[in-house]
Amino acid sequence: MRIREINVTPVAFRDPPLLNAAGVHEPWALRTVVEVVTDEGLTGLGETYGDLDHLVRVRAAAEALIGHDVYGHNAMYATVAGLVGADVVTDLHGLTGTSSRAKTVDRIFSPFEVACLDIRGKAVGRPVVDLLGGRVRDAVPYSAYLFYKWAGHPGAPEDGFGAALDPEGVVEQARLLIGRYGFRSIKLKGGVFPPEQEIEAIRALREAFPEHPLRLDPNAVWSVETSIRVGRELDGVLEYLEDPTEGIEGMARVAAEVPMPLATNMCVVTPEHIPSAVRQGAIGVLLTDHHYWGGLVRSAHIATLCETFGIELSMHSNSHLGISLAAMTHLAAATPAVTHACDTHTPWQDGQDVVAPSSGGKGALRFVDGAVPVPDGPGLGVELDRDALAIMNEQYEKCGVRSRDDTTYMRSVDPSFSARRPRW
Ligand code: GKR
Ligand code: MG
Repeated sequence: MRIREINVTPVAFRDPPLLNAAGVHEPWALRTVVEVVTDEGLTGLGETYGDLDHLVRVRAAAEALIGHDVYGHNAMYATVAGLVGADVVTDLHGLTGTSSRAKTVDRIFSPFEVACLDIRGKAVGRPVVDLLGGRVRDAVPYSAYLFYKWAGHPGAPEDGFGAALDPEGVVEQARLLIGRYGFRSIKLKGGVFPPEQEIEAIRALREAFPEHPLRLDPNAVWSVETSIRVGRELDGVLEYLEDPTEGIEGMARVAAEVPMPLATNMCVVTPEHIPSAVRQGAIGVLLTDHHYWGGLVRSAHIATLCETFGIELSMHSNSHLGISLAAMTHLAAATPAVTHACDTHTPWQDGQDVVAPSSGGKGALRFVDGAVPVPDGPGLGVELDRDALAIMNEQYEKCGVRSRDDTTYMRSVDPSFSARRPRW
């Protein structure tokens, strides 16, 4: 079965002013939807980043992959690698670690691999989870992903989520997300306020939710010394501490001194980082992400490798839509080593999606007690909503955002803001 056509569509959807170490989310988040069509008329979906430098290369890869066999992932990967050459695509926000050639190839290849798995599942009438080895769980638990945030974008009306700028606001936000989705673990995006304030927020969450595992992720904005101090202060409170400081060496120094495991989606972001992270004992948990780990099959291989070295697995997320949520859910459902609730930005989409709701009106993807039941339909089990795609593409054309740039947006509000690391 060969690829006859690939449609690449950039989309934009509304995003609340979520604060992080790099600045603040702009009013529009970008993604790219990839639709692969075969000579037999089957279609498959993939979703990836929307930043222009990435989009240009995804478009070039789409052209180069025409004629490929949908089962020939190695050949497709080689074609993408050849196309990328020595090129390195970087992110402006820097929240997913350093960029490299290997990561660039993996990022570009990923949506095509997912779309081909969707097609292969449809061809045999089986869900993608079955192509990845079969389910080890029927539903994938996700965490309530809390952000400090403003009540609304500057100059715009307040959004429906409210402000969260202190421990009370953070607890309120947790109540809202847990009330709506039933999440059973909680992650707070930190790196926004001095660590003492974020420790206070974590303590307030612990009091309000005594049973929920808690994580804190300041995106490497602390020094080694600060990280050790915070880690020790939060002894017995955190399930894991995510990327307190920059780099494998710094993380290893912190890991040796704090009681809880360290997790990362910043210092180990390509296979070439694994040997030195293992040698130095830098991490206890890897937040895998098929969007930059080369798709679902490669991510599953990395998961097995991690298991060998006693590294546990969770899943990282950026702002995303339902195709990504479906792909993440199939992968996590087929990966025994994913033992921590995965991250998702889904609540912040507030119902906007390119995925069509299913006939029951509940959507192919829904949260039950904080977990997404694995879609049963063939392939990814989700359908493209073409009207929604057209609207979101029009939003992309009009919104003016072409690359995610949290820092410049923050500086337009607070010119003194600096995204330097470490900051505390
Ligand atoms: O959406 O602001 C955000 C997050 O900070 C995201 O960009 C990070 O990559 O969620 C991510 C993380 O866990 O570091
Ligand atoms: Mg993180």
